[in-house]
Amino acid sequence: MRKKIILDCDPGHDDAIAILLAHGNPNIELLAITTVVGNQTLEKVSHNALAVAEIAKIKNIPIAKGTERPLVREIETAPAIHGDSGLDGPILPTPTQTFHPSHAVQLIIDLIMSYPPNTITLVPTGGLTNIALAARLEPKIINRVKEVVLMGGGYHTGNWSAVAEFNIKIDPEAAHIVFSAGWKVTMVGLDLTHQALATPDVIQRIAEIGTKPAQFVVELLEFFGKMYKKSQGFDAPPVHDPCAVAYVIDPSLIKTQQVPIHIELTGTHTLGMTVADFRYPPKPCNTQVATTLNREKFWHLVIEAIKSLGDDQ
Ligand code: PIR
Ligand code: CA
Repeated sequence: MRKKIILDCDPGHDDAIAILLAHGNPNIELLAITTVVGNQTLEKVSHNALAVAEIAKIKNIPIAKGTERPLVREIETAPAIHGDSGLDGPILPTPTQTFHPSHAVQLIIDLIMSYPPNTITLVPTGGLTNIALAARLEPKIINRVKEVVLMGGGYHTGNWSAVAEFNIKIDPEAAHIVFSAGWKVTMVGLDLTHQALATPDVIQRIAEIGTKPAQFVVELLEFFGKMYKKSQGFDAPPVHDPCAVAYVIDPSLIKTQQVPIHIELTGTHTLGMTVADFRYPPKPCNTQVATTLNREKFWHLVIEAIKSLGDDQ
């Protein structure tokens, strides 16, 4: 049985690779791609989602635009990492697909309510605005979703402040709603994704695939790597978002630990921090953090997925 997911994203270099992994992996059934403001404006990231769908030859999968600003805070984007388009680097193909007529929040609700309970996993890889709104608009989805596996947060470092990660920090109120809703949440945070570095040997292996989608990924990673070097001093860029998809595909790839997580909403220096409570004795909770990645298996999954997308020249 393929695992049904809805990928809620803000493409974004690593979001783009998450889309390719989800579509290219035989164990995933991608029910929809939904977009949310984040790495760039809603218009830009939504256009990018269509462009990536073109590369991946995604057809008959709804792509719906979502929320154009965070619940409470002003819009914050990340051009220093993702460029002016949100997906700078490769030349993007002109989309042939159009957006699904529903708002992303409505599409998420409709899909969850139309499938049997416990079948759909939500995979958010951007800010949590759409997911929070969906939970508020139709609270019945909370018990019907199988689990939420999100890229965001971190328990030992931040990237948008000393202690806060971008996806949580740009809409902390939405994150609070999602983390406290009661559904199972797996936080694939920076602790984990900083283990998924696209080192030169990885980029080389992808280049050797020799197809158009592979070349696209190489160009994404080269741009992402340059920006990560310049703005954060990394020698190789962390490929965050595919880690969440990889966990859904094969949970044995990633070690987790069950801990309560609270989102900081008022701190002077800690706004958007994911406060994870590792103290003994363990407390019953619905949240867990990803701790350790099996790198080799992870890259194997990504590479096989890219291969399966084939070539169209
Ligand atoms: C990555 C992101 C935002 C800012 C930086 N510096 C790096 C995006 C990625 O798309 C990922 O989902 C998450 N936010 C990592 O913080
Ligand atoms: Ca993202």
